[in-house]
Amino acid sequence: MTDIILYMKNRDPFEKEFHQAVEEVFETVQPVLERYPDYRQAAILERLIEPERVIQFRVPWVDDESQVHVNRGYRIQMSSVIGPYKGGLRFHPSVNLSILKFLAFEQVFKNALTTLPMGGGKGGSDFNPKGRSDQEIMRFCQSFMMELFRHVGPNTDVPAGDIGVGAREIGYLFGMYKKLRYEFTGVLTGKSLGWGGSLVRPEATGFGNVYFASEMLATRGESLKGKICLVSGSGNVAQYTVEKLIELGARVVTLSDSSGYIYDEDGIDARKLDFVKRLKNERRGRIREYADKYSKAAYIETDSTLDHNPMWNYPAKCAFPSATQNEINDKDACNLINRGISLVSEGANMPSTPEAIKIFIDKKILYAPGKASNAGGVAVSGLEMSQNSMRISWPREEVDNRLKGIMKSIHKTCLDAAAEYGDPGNYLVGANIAGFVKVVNAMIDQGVV
Ligand code: NDP
Ligand code: 2IT
Repeated sequence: MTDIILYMKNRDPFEKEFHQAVEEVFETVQPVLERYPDYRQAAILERLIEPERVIQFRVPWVDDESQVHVNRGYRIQMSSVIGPYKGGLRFHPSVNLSILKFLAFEQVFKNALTTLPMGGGKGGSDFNPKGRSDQEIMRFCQSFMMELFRHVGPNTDVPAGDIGVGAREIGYLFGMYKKLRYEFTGVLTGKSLGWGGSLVRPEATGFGNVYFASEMLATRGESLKGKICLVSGSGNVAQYTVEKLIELGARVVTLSDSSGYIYDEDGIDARKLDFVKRLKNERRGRIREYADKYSKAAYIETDSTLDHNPMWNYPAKCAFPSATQNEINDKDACNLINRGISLVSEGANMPSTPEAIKIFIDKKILYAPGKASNAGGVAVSGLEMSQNSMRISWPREEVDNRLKGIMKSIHKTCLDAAAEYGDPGNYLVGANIAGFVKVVNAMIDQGVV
């Protein structure tokens, strides 16, 4: 085991996020490797850490002042063993090969857990959408798709949204794909409702995470009703996490963006959430404005000199990190525990550092890794693909019921796998083992390819 980790680190020494994601999975699947020695014989681990394909390309575009910019575009086609590559596109200045490889690696196991036939991929660009006009966003998306279109398709690779990519960007990307390919087909998910999108796709990641959290609480005879919750981020995942938490009677007291966070002791109600949606999705403003509008709420600016994030240091029972990777470190985890947290359900991908995860597991709180708890988004993307193939659209209730069923099934799968391998109640172990076994069995069936 250490051999393969060392090999990976020596080969690509600067890909620290990728190393983090791989180490977490490979450490937890150790008992599977011991039970099935032929997995090692088939060089399964070596194959899993090598993407089937990495595409990197130039994305030139012209801003509103006629200045030419060049960004880097990527698509990591990690594994197609269970279905066409599937996973989001991220537009954020921090995007690099390491971050996209970690996301693609996680996606392979997450998609396997959904029970739907989807392989794993991820892509994006180091383009920074902040402060850019709609016209600039459109030109960027068009240029990005002018290269990406060669590598994707409804039976090959089906991208979707992630940080910085929502309905607006999917629209521009789809328009260019359709023009270049001369066909209307379900090449992207997260499309708008009027032209092939699925009901409940915008809500799916946040709703799915809350469904998963409810399942976890039910194992201890509890529910979300009346529980104080911390939510980070204020984008797609955070907004619909808050919406479902409000519906189930929880009290959400925080939201954030990269500039800072708000703390509203009275709780964010449906009216205040509506303000956040308009602020973030239409005006594309900052979360600071929440505290200007609701004067009883506090706004605290991000202080990067601190060794912890004060947002995770309020009394609360549940936390739903929904912004980005490594947003909860060991200090934050200790603060959460000291303030009475009993559940952490990850909306973001890999938001907790390995040290933080260890603290959650040692303290035996209900901890759900993102590849299980945030799988609702890609699951409904899978349902969007099915609806597109059949040229029909299911009603809201049908999609929502399927989403609930999938989250319930992932929850059970995690618990069953954890128990089978001697670590009952450990969702990290359960998710990694169940995803891994499904992917690896498919790889063995399909031979050395
Ligand atoms: P959005 O772009 O809609 O929102 C992202 C939010 O996180 C914003 O509030 C943003 O603040 C904040 N954020 C982003 N980067 C940072 C950073 N480096 N530090 C602090 N805050 C940051 O993205 P999503 O809501 O779609 O995605 C959020 C997380 O959920 C990501 O980890 C994503 O991979 C994951 N996810 C998303 C799914 C989906 O369906 N969209 C599905 C499964 C997981 P700011 O506006 O300042 O940038
Ligand atoms: O991380 C994720 O699962 C996503 N960004 C959603 C991917 C998708 O294809 O819907």
